[in-house]
Formats: sequence, C-alpha cells, structure tokens
Amino acid sequence: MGLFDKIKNVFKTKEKEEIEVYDKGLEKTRKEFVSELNILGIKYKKVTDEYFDELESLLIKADIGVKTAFDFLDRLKKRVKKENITDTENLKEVIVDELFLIYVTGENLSDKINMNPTGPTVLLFVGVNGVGKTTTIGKLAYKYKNEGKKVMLIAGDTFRAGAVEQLKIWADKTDSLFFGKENIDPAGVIYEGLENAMKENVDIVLVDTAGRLQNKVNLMNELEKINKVIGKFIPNAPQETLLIIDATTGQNGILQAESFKSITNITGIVLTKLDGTAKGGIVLAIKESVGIPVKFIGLGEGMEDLKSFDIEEYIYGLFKDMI
Ligand SMILES: Nc1nc2c(ncn2[C@@H]2O[C@H](COP(=O)(O)OP(=O)(O)OP(=O)(O)O)[C@@H](O)[C@H]2O)c(=O)[nH]1
Ligand SMILES: [Mg+2]
Repeated sequence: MGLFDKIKNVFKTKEKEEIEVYDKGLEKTRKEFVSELNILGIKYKKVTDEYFDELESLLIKADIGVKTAFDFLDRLKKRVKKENITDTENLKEVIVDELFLIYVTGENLSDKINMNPTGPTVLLFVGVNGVGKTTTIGKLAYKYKNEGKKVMLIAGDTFRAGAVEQLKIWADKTDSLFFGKENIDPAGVIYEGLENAMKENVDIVLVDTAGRLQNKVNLMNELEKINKVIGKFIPNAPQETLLIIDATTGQNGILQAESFKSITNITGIVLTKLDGTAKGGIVLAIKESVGIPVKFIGLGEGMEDLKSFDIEEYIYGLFKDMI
C-alpha cells in the first residue's frame, strides 16, 4: 500500500478523537496550504517551471523552511522526471509522499519519551517566555494521570510573579502533587522537590523553568546547575529535556531551537499553538534544520489539546481536503 492510501486509512483505523484534534488543530495551515495548492493545480494543469516556482513560495509561506523547501523541490522534480508526471493532478500524491519522507528519513530520531524503568522519570521543560511551558506541563500531567501514574509538578520558575501559583493551579486541576517556593534559587526548589518526589514514590516529575534567554551564559549556568541537582537524585535524569516552541513564531522558533541546542542537551521539542497558525510546516523545518524530534504538539489551550506527535496523523491533518 502506498503512503497516500495508508494516510487515507488513518482515519478508519485510529480513534476518532485522536484524529479530530489534528484535524481541527491544523485547520489554518490546511486551509491556506491545501486550498492554494489546489488552486495552483487548476491554474496550471500541467507541471511547468512556473508551477514549481509558485509551489516554492507556497511552501515557504507555510514555513517549512527555505532549505527544506529547496531540497523538497529538488526531490520532487527528480521524481516528476523519473515517473513522467505531466499533470498537476497526479503530482499531489507525490507531494504528500515526499513531505512525509522529509520527516522519516535521515537520522533515526525517536519521538517516544524515554522512561526511567527503576525510579521516577524526570522531564525538564525549557523555552523562552510565553511559549507554553507551564500549559504543556499541565496537559502532560493530565495525560499521565489518566494513564494511572503518580505525577508531581515542580515549580522551577521561581522569579516571575504568579508563575508558581499558575503551576499550582494545574497541579490541583490534574490532581497531581506539587512542590514550589517563591523567591529562592530554582536549583534549590528542584532539590527539595525531588526529595519529596522520592519519598512519595512519584512516577513522573515535571519540572517547570523560567523562560529567559536574554543572557545565554546565565541560562546555560542555571540549566547546568539544575541538571546537576537532578542527576544527583536520579542517575541518568532528566530522562528528557523538552524545548517548548511556539509554532506561531515561525522561523524565530527554529533560531530558538538552535540556540538552546547549543547550551544544553535538548532531547525533544514540543511545538505549541499549532492551532493558531498557518505555519504548520514548521514541524518539518525543525526536524530538517535542527535534527531534534518533535515529541508533542499543542493544538489548543485545553487539557486534552496535547498529542504525541504522529507524522501520519499530522500529514492527514494537513492534506485531509486533498486526499
Ligand atoms: N492556542 C493555544 N494556546 C496555547 C497552547 N499552549 C499554550 N497556550 C497559551 O499560551 C499562553 C502562554 O502559556 P504559558 O504556559 O503560560 O507559557 P510559559 O512558557 O509557561 O510562559 P512563561 O512562564 O511566562 O515563560 C497561555 O495563554 C496558554 O493558554 C496551544 O497549544 N494552543
Ligand atoms: Mg510558565
């Protein structure tokens, strides 16, 4: 079965709510990208150089990244030649197929969360101001609680007014344990929080941090200190350091990913606010330009609007109207 048919089948085989979140969350990107792709197909009917030029602008507009767009077009042109494709109508399938390949080829990047088999799993959340760190932690607490796990949230963002309280609200909402103190050093809070987590036999610890990037050296030192504290309690922890990126910031998000990658060991990306943007192509750009897997995507503000990233569902969400 070709990928195109496989994706068509996604809708039949997966749970309906799962699909609906992608469907709704990617509506903006889909409306813009797919409807313009359809218009382009009608306008040209035949695959010409002009068609490719316009396709290129379309891809860049969807924020798949300039390099990704060029590579993609190169591959597409090769296939057009090899498979003798002349009608734009027949190209659609190849476009979906090639976009999928951008994501799955290359390095063997895992989108699974690395769990600690012998003790608490610690997930550390980093990212600049307002990208959705605290909200993502709340959503994940909800997810893990539903899976029957004992969850603790630790407020490592100790400086911004209201940050501790905001996380506490999420802990209450999701019936998770909570540890937080205002106006003390983040590493200190995390230390005390982990002491509690060990005592309470917690399965998953989600650690919030402050979003500051004004001073790279400070941030690097602070993250190093935090990592040391966490590693002292649990060998090999944090099991994951997840960088949160706001999809609506487009290429700026890619720059943030590169910057954070240079100061700490980022193991995965959470791409938030995909529901609020027509730049859904950023998922592909991040993989191609930064080489870090997207592990979760945020498709709304609600507790249930976080999904493990699934490339087939993502492609389905993008191309539903086309296939
Ligand atoms: N539409 C939409 N909004 C989101 C999503 N994720 C987070 N938000 C919103 O983004 C805003 C900022 O989220 P926070 O979780 O406070 O962000 P933060 O990174 O913790 O911010 P700081 O602590 O100030 O650095 C809130 O209004 C959230 O509701 C998402 O996936 N979709
Ligand atoms: Mg926050």
